[in-house]
Amino acid sequence: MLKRVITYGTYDVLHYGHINLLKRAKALGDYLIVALSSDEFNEIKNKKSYYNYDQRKLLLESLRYVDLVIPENNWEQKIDDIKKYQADIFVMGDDWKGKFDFLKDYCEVVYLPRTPNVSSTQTKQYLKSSF
Ligand code: C2G
Repeated sequence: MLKRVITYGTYDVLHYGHINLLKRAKALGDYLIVALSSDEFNEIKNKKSYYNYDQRKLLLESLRYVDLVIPENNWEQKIDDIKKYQADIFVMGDDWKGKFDFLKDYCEVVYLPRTPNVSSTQTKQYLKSSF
């Protein structure tokens, strides 16, 4: 039986921490859906992404671990997404540990350890300081 995994995020300035997460998420099932934060939702999250939605989507769709990219437009869509896409497992990095336990009524919830010492913010800061 096809096991579907879903995860959410901004995925700006794609780095190996993101890849580690997506790789492990995919390994939990057969099909990985990434709900990618829209530019408008990033504003709600107070995140300014360097790459816009289409650019971030293109990068994710090029990855072998990702089967489908859908837009994340708000905080409230997760339950509907899980039903609509028949997700069996919801995965997030453990910086979100506990925050999405309410989804346990609809699917398995897995928090994976974050990859240390890498972040989009850190990368942007480094690039700013090196020119
Ligand atoms: N991540 C990780 N290790 C890092 C950086 C990020 O494992 N060094 C994981 C995060 O835990 C998350 C995913 O990579 O699961 C995407 O990270 P972000 O783009 O920062 O996601 P975020 O802005 O936290 O969006 O509705 C949920 C939100 O959209 C989550």
